[in-house]
Amino acid sequence: MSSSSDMDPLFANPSGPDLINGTLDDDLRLLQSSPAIDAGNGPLLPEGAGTDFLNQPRITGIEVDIGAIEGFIPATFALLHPGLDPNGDENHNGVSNFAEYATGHDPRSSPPSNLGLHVSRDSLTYQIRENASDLSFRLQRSTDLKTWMNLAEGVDFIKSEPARSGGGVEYQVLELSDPLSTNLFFRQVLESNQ
Ligand SMILES: [Ca+2]
Ligand SMILES: [Ca+2]
Ligand SMILES: [Ca+2]
Repeated sequence: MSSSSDMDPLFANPSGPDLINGTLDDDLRLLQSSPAIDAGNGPLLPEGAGTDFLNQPRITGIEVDIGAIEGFIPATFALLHPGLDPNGDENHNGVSNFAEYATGHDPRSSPPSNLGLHVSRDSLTYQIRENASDLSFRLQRSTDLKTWMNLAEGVDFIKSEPARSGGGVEYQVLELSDPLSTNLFFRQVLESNQ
């Protein structure tokens, strides 16, 4: 049905609690950012295939998905990285597994140490995992690295362009309102809300 066969389809839990593929406890729902989403070919569906494996509509979004179940569920740390400790540091770079997950990186690889956060004279760029249901995220500023204030839209910044998204990650550029008034430091706070 498609040629993307060597990519990880990102099933929610392909082997299930019994750790065996192909048994009834498998969870073959797709995770958000799965390459299988909308990657099928509707016209090739058999006649009368109006529903998926769960008796839900066979085509949602812009195209049929590859696999038995249409649609996707939001990624969470536990679903994407089963067995990994969110507070651990699998790649020993001083950044927690959860912070790397939250910014759309793989905690087992070597993400950039700034996790995609860039500050220039008048703008701030960051990236964040899209629609993660277990993630609470805010940006903060400080003049002394002791007291931190949350950035407020319309006060500290405006969004001059909509976020770009790709592969389950959102990329946002913020235009800073008053960039030269003082020495400013920025940080992102990435917390699990589970
Ligand atoms: Ca199983
Ligand atoms: Ca679809
Ligand atoms: Ca790390």
